[in-house]
Amino acid sequence: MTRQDTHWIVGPGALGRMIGLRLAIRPESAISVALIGRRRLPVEQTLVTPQGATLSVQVATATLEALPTKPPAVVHLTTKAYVAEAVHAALAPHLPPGTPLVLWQNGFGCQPRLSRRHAGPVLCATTTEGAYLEDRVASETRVIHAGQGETLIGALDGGYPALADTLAGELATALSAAGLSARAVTDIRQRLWQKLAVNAAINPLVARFGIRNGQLRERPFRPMVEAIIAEVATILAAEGIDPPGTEGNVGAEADQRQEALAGWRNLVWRVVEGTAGNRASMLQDVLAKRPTEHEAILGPLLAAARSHHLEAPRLIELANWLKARELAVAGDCC
Ligand code: KPL
Repeated sequence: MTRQDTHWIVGPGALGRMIGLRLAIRPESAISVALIGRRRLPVEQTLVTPQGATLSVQVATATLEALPTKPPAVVHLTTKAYVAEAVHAALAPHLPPGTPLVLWQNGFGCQPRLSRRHAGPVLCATTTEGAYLEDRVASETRVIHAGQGETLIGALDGGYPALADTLAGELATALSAAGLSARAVTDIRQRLWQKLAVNAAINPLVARFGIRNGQLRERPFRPMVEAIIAEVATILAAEGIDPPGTEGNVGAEADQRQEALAGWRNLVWRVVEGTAGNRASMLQDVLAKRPTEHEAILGPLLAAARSHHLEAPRLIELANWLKARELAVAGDCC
């Protein structure tokens, strides 16, 4: 990545803005950044670090209707999963062929489709960095980088394997230099499904019952989480997705299944513990009467369950509740 490189951050919500400002903020940064949203953001932006420091940075800003004239070196699509494909469709005609695209969405919905559709190398990123925007007025100019995490970057089976691998390494280096610990990985499909599993076990339940993540540890929610983990573990075993740390285990099939279930339980309860005070993103969406990412998170699991002829009554019930709630919100507003 060279001095003239411009990274477009398309969909500068909390995560996208934090990534963009981090990339732009270093005085010796080789990267310039343009934040591109539905409305134009102020060029003076502030990032509050996890340590509480307030850093000011100037970035270019633009809208999808009036894009910067200089073509980007890389486009980061940081929208919610449910608008990613529509935004890509609006953007794609304005991008020179071969422009690299980085997908930062949750779930496993748009990533395989956009990896096939985009005319250039496509990388997927999954991150445990935490960022949020404050109230409406401050959110125009200020993003809070709440918690440091890790970002993994890699390509699904796209049309440009060698280029995508090189880019994943370069991007991981650039993000790490900007203070976001990042690594290029060769198994991003596994990694995306692992994050999806965690989101599927936590997000729909906390959204349905209006609780913080930590309350899942208590009755009556704990057995609900366990039942969902069991459904998710069965579906993912059929899809060939292992929990982190158990990849490639060998042994009797029943032992492997038990071990995988223990791995998923371990992972989910660790995240619940680590985010006990959080209002998960899906709960925030429900409270703000926004659409949720249920299609991207539960959709691929239910599709996999159907294709392997597996039952998933609890996941289906939660998906139906989320769909019904979305229709009710749409009915209220129009
Ligand atoms: O990723 C999350 C989210 O809120 O979407 C979890 C891990 C559930 C933390 O809140």
